[in-house]
Amino acid sequence: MKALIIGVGQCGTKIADLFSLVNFDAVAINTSRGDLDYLKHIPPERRILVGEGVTGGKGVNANPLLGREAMRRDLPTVMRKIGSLIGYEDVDIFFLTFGFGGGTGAGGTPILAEALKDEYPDSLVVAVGALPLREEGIRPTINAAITIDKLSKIADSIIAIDNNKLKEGDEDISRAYEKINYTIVERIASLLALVDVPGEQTLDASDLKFVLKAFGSFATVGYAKADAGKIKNLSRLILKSFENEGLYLDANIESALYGLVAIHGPPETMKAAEIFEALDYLTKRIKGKQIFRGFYPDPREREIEVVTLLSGIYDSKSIEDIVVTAKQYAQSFIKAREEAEVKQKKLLSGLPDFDDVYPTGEDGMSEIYDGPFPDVEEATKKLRRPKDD
Ligand SMILES: Nc1nc2c(ncn2[C@@H]2O[C@H](COP(=O)(O)OP(=O)(O)OP(=O)(O)O)[C@@H](O)[C@H]2O)c(=O)[nH]1
Ligand SMILES: [Mg+2]
Repeated sequence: MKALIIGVGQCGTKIADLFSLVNFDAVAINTSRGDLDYLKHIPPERRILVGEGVTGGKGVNANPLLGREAMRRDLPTVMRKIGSLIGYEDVDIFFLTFGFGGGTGAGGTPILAEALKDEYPDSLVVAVGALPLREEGIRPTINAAITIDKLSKIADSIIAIDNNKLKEGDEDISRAYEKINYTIVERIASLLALVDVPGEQTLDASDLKFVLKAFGSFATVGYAKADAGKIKNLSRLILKSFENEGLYLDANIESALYGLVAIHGPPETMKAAEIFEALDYLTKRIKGKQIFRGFYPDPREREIEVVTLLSGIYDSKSIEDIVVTAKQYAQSFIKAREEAEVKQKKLLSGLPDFDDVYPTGEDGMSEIYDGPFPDVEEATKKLRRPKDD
């Protein structure tokens, strides 16, 4: 399976950089030259600075409208670069990584997604975005709501990662982000690594594409891991990967259309009865009643790992909180503006234009300058040279 990871903005390029570390093909796009320079693993020729004419290479300061404009202006360069990287190969899925709350990623990702869908109609475009922390305030929430709206009309699926769910305790923010990014990459990379691996019951690119082709709805990746020596019942571990604390997103899994489960571990732990017990239960629970499955017995492994993908989700508290908060803010903003307009009108009504307070015309001027008016015509005549006449 061929996947291309494209990071947009700071959050997105940091995540793409980690994908590059684990040998995925990755590209970084940003409006900030400094942030591009800061990356460690994506080679310099795969880093693209956009919108320099708009931002001077300094980012867009959480303004998605500018992020959109920056991507739009340099879209031909970006598409050319992507085209030259792909060559004649078919890309199964473009994964676009970004932060929903900023400007470059939130504004630029939908523009790029649309261009990729136009140019590569057989490839999937999957947006992988981090939702802002509640502590960040209203602006990132609004940016996220705008971008959710745009991407849901363009992308095949949106894998939304709720930073609030993955942040633990009160650790400092950059450390928290680092850990979250690592978790995102670990899960998605494990899943992708298990696609198209030869074996008895495995997953192929078409299974993954089927699950992710979900008309711009949300998807989430679940994960559970245990020491093979300690596992009592694999069924329990599989169920755990579907539980809310194992998922990236607060979501009602019953609203999911499709599921996909990949299990990787030592052969003696993979007991068919335990696996089917869990999968039958989950198949009944999700709306679409379809779960794709792949089993990967590996005698060298000492841990058992379950990666789960749920797609077609439309019922998610993480998303709803953002959209509802942004809507409420928009309504109260419009109301406050209307109130201010009414108040201003009321305050200013009855105020004359005071034209009569200030002098106008010749009479008026004479009140200020009380000498004789100069004869301008006469004065200019004197100044003219003879040949002008
Ligand atoms: N998971 C995760 N989220 C991040 C990270 N950095 C920023 N974010 C989130 O992403 C949002 C900010 O996005 P950035 O990527 O910093 O912004 P940008 O796209 O570079 O846009 P501008 O800086 O406005 O030009 C914030 O709301 C954060 O919640 C990160 O490393 N990991
Ligand atoms: Mg930035």
